[in-house]
Amino acid sequence: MIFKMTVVSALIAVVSSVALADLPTLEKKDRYKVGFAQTESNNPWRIAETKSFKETAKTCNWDLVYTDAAGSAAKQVSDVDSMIAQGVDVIFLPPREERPLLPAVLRAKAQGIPVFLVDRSVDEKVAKPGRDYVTFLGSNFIEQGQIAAKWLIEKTGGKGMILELEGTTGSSPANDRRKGFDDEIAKHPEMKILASQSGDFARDKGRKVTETLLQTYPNANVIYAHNDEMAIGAIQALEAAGKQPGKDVLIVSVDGTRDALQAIIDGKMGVTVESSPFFGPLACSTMKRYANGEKIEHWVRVKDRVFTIDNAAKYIDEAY
Ligand code: GYE
Repeated sequence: MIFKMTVVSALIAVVSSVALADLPTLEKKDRYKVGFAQTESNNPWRIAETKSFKETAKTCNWDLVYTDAAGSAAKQVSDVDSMIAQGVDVIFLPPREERPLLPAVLRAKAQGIPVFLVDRSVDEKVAKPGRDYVTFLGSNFIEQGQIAAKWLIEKTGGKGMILELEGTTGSSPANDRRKGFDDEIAKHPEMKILASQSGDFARDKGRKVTETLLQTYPNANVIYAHNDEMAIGAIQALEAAGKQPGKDVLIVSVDGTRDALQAIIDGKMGVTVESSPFFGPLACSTMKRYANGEKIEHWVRVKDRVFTIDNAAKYIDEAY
């Protein structure tokens, strides 16, 4: 706790020293050198997002500087620093975790490079949109968690023994998907979250964590995963333990990947709340608005759909 407070105070001190300067503006021109600092490429969501940025680079006249932090916040910090050194015009950044990337965001600002956070955010108690970075382009993760919880409550009549598979520790979607879901569940006395553990948004970790949790909590009849990759891993663990996903254990999740929609069609998963990875076109239009001198809202919100047995077959062809 004391350590945490010291880290936060240190961050606040760093931020305050840069906060006074105005946000860098963006010159209007035909071609831009655009940095996109991806977090990792170990799941279909990340791969779809990268593809969206690479395709947009062609239509939006970008020279794309692309990096992949391979699951390391420290590497992502040095990737951003190297983009600054290369003199990119703007940086699109999905901060892998809410805090470690803050100093890099501020260094970009200090060097006159506008930063747009995309798909994940930073700790807004420390750094602010419109002051330290231009804006956050992304979904409402709290609402995604609430929607998953409400679907579950309706389906079960408010009863359930739940295992929660959390995303990357310290990342904004993990923090907020947990909050949105847990707060709804807490309103229902016959629902209990038996355990909540990180599977780092990855399929294999989701499978391993579920395997262990099922041994401790054989009475679990719901799994809430913060993303589809972990949900698919959980399905594998359930099947290996001789349980029927979708019948013995309900699965609720977030993202909307092709494998998840297929699992819904197969009756193994109940719901996945969409979290779209197709950020390229939105990145292009928001950047152009900024270059035109428009005032950008602090949160460019992405609206998400909900996939269940009622519409999964209709949307599977456009899934990734
Ligand atoms: O849900 C997950 C990915 O940050 C919104 O990160 C994104 C999340 C997405 O690894 O699958």
